[in-house]
Amino acid sequence: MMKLPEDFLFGGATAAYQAEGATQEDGKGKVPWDDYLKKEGRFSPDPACDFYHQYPKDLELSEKFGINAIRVSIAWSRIFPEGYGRIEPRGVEFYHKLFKECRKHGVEPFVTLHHFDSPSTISEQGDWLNEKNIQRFVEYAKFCFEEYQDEVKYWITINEPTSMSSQQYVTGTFPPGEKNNFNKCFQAEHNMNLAHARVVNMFKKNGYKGEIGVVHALQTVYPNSESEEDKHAAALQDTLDIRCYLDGTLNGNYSKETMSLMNEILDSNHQAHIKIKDEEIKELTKAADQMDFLGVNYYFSKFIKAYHGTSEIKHNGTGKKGSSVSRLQGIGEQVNRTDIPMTDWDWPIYPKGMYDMLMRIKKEYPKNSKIYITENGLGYKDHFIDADTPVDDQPRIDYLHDHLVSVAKAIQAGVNIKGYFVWSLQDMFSWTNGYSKRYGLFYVDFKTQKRYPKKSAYWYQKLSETKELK
Ligand code: BGP
Repeated sequence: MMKLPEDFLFGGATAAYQAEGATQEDGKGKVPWDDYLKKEGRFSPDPACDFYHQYPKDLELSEKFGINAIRVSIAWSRIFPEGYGRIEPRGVEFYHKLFKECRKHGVEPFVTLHHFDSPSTISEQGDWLNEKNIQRFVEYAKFCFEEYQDEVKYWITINEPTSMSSQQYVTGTFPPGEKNNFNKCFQAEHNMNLAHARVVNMFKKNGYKGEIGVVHALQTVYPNSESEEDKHAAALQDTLDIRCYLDGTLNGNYSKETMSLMNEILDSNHQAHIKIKDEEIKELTKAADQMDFLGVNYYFSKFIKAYHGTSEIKHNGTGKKGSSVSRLQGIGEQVNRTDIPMTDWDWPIYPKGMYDMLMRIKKEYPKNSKIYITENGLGYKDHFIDADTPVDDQPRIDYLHDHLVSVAKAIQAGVNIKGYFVWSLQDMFSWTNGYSKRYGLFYVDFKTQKRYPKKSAYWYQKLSETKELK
């Protein structure tokens, strides 16, 4: 039997665009997703799980089920509908009400400033590729720090910059849907590192109360065999997925090896190297020295083999097992392994990858002192029977259990992990998979917006009470 620490936080995670719904309400400004999803015509971000109106219910349930922390994000375009300039008081007020409700229920809010939802004006002006937008992000962050300083202690600058940049410009699964533009992808990566750093440096300079960190998607990338070719392909994939972000935000500089692997990817794709100024590295270093915590999102690992063709991507956004393809020019091919369990969306279930990642951060990024697991969970086709029968989501319980064992082992091995957030608190909308890929501890009937605790909610409640993992 393993035990998690007494002061460990048991959280649930959400994100504004995936949970709130109400995308047209109270003067909210547009985001690129609004038109992108309409054009795709597969699913709508409304009503999501109507968190905009149902949050008191969700926080009541959180308290009842021993969930003492929640990840929420602020929708930038609720506060600044155009991204800068005019402020929308109804948006400002909504988050006051939300944070007060969290406090009322003893649920600690961890607040993300940017979770994939730049306002449309910002995105039309080049999103993270435009330096002006970095300044606008800093101004928006400053507004939030001042406005909510009595209500929020934990701030997160950006959620998963890697998912944002690679899906915007390489796989084309996020708006604007560009493919194979590694130059834009790496430039956006660097610019997001910089935006994060400027916000951290401003937070510390102005002496705001509380703590600040960043959240990264950290899948472990393994070579599919011991061959040198596969090992090199894995190193290239690792560079695209995480190394630039870890170097940029945890070390505050890109190692020679990282730069050389990044440039190799750009050269193989006949694309220009990115622009990095010396002063910017100084800003990154200063932020890395001052950042309070790292948020780790972990869902799966990747197994990569060498690949010498042109890029080919097929996204499994329907839950049809085995339908995904990922072969990237100048990088490698993702192998769908048959010896490792996979979700219906082709995500390998590999808890050891989480342990390996936590140990890698400890070893390779010693400046980082504290970690929260800010997302981990299983996308599953839950089956609702009736209100009196909790949804039987045993595979989710097994998934959460096995990953929490990895967390407990990493703590034993000296990694300072202070809490864990299940993705997700309640069922909600998934960016590229819609409503059938459910993650919640609470089942949501999207028609009535009623919530029903799943078997996993009861399991999590017990864990939060006893801290014991079998
Ligand atoms: C992370 C995001 C979340 C959430 C989760 C599950 O990358 O931070 O916003 O969506 O993944 O992903 P998906 O909904 O694609 O299954």
